[in-house]
Amino acid sequence: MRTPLIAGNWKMNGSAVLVEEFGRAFAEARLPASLDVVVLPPFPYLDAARRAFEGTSLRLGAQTLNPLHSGARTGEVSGRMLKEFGVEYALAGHSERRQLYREDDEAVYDRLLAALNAGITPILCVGETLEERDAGKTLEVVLRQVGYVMARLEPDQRARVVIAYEPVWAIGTGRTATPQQAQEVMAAIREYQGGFDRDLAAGLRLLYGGSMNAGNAAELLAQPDIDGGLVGGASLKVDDFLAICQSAG
Ligand code: G2H
Repeated sequence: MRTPLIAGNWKMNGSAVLVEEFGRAFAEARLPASLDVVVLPPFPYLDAARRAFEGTSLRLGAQTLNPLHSGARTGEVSGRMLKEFGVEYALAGHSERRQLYREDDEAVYDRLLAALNAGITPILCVGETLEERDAGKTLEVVLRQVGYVMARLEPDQRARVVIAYEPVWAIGTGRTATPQQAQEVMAAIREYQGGFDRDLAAGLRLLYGGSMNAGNAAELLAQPDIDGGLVGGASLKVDDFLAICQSAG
């Protein structure tokens, strides 16, 4: 009942050439019938990606957005602008934004709400650090991050949110959470959402992120509460990304 979703977060990587390569590869790719695939390139490539991905199954995403519509916010981009370029998904709360740009739960909520208000599907990223996991605080941290945002939304807004569980210690490190570790946390997120609304929890799309690759994707995606992946490094190689998409069928 939940359509799988594979999202490729290019971070500050990629090129105009890579955009074209993805467009060509996905125009010919045979993908599972029920699958959403999103690529999140850096802002300057959005327009080229929109053209290159036309007629393919690839949808466009943004890695962040500013909470405001417009104004004196040098260097920032609003949801309204992203929407104009065909963006359908946006990340909020990626751990790199939380850590390097000091975005706290409130800043994450503001961005996620801006995405919803612009008609963009937000992907709320949550996850614990290694210290927090070692201290036995994984669920406390993750459910706080989820709860801070979800408790402030209206029911119809909650139903539009996708959540990505990305243990910080697994991001870009090559150290993937075991399928069991990921499943345990993601089941807890779904159960927590069930406290708001059981139907909403049953329909909530949960992605795993953190060194997902062509070799480990199938096993992760086979877990009952994992509905897709947020892929970083492996989304920069078209063959690897295609293989991950194919294993989501
Ligand atoms: C986690 C992930 C994508 P990677 O940040 O968001 O990156 O797959 O490189 O760990």
